[in-house]
Amino acid sequence: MNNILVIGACGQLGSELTVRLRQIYGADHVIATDKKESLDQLSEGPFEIMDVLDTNRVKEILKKYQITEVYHLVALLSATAEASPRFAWELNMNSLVNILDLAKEGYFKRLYWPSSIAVFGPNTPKLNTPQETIMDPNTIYGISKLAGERWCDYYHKKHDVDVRSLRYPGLIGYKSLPGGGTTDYAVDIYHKAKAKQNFTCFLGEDTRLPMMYMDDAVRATIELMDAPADKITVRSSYNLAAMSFTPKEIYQEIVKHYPDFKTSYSPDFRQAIADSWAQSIDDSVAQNDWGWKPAFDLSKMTQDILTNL
Ligand code: AKB
Repeated sequence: MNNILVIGACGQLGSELTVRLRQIYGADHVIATDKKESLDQLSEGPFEIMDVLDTNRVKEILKKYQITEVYHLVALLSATAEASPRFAWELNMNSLVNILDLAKEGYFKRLYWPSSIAVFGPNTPKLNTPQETIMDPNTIYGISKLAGERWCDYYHKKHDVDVRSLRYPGLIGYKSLPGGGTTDYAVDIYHKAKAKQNFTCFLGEDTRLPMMYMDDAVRATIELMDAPADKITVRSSYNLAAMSFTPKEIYQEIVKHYPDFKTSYSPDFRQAIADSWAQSIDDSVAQNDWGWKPAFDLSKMTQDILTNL
């Protein structure tokens, strides 16, 4: 039986992934951890306060629950990381390398670590960005994700660590709020529409970015972790895609449901970050290796969010 540790369980992805893992493996087999207090939706199973940079505490939890699989989700995202580059580097990088070392030392068997479209940069082909391509990220978050991918690949090749990773597009969910990302406008806009308030977007109306509904992101993560090891040909991180849209296009979709909804545009420093990223992603390697297929497009996601929010 798998005993799973989720590090960063109170975050945007962690909170939804933990709930899904508990449905699959049983609440007692999925240990949620975070630096901050737990959330209501995590109250079904074990929760421990844990700072991922405190290696002794991480070891203690790994031993206490006889953990076999770790989802290490902690990171400072793109916009926040620009405000504290040194801390972002320390958190994003040291935490990963510490966890990779624990995997190498045999504390657990399999590791999941998220990468991002932020690994791409101004010289990356913007349309249908291939799995293997120019990567010249110019944000500290992107630099840390690209370096992290190389560490993962290195630990797999050199130490046979079973580490798996996805380059997430912007993740959109309604159950939890994101913090500090460049794609987060696409979450906020639904909350404003539902609250019958006007929305001011921090990106220009034609800024196209790859995005994914949280249901698809959670399913992709679990499908990757469930795939037989011999199907995993990429140990840095897989390109992953579902949809791409602009702020204007998401507005046009929401306005079909809320005809009085109004949006204006006031681009800030996040515009330059968005402009440096890819606009659409070729995820054919993930499709071929472990059968990835998204279920949600912009219209289906909008319908689902506005019904349930
Ligand atoms: C961000 O905007 O920083 C994240 C990401 C694309 O990784 N959502």
